[in-house]
Amino acid sequence: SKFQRVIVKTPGKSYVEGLTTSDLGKPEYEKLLVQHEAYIEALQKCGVEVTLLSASEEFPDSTFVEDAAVLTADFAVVTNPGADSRNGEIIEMESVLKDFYTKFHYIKAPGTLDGGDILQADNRFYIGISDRTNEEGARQLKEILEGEGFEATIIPLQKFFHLKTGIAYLGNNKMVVAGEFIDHPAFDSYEKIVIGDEDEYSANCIRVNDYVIIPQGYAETKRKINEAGYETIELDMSEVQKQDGGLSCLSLRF
Ligand code: CIR
Repeated sequence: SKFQRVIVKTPGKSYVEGLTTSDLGKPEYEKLLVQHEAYIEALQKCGVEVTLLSASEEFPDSTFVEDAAVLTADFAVVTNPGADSRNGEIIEMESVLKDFYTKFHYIKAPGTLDGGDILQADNRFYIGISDRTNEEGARQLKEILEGEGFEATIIPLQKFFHLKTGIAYLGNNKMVVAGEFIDHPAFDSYEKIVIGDEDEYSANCIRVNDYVIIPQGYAETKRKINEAGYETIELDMSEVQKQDGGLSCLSLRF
């Protein structure tokens, strides 16, 4: 099944004051805007229709739209983001999603959940427990998904920030894995594309229809994904990485 649409959101100037654990320095806003535009163009090349939301200065991290929702073909789950400064992002996202969905589910306090902790692989979802997604949030999502006929596996994270920081599903039973997921038994049934520690950032890549979008500067990752049979698009992600973000975080794909 192909993705038809994506939601993205222009970063505001406040982006540079957003949350981060990285020591890569302060992002350059103008450079970020160029990278964000290139991201949108890459998605258009993948054949999706882009809904672009305008910047919200009051939410510095809101360009990371992936965290506010979990989407399937038939229904939307509005999350309850685990960082206080980000929680209000769901208000705009829910109203935007009303244009595309009639069926909604919600993660409710005391459950917290960030979309970055959720990975779909065909009929199964993996739900990471992280600093942002707690056990109760994971349990609620599992119940919602099972009620909708999906399978769901909860994965407590050891080191990764979000689940999808270290894993991506390419389709055709192929799973890109890094760090703690390389030998994780939950992913043993997949054909693994193993990413070395020095290339770990590139494990957060996205398959969008006929392409896999990967961060620029990871020749080994590009080679492995091309060998697996996919065409790649490379994007400079430097200013996104500085705020702990990756390729998946910048869009909701459905
Ligand atoms: C945050 O700390 O929430 C943002 N600076 C980065 C969020 C990245 N989102 C994601 O991995 N899905």
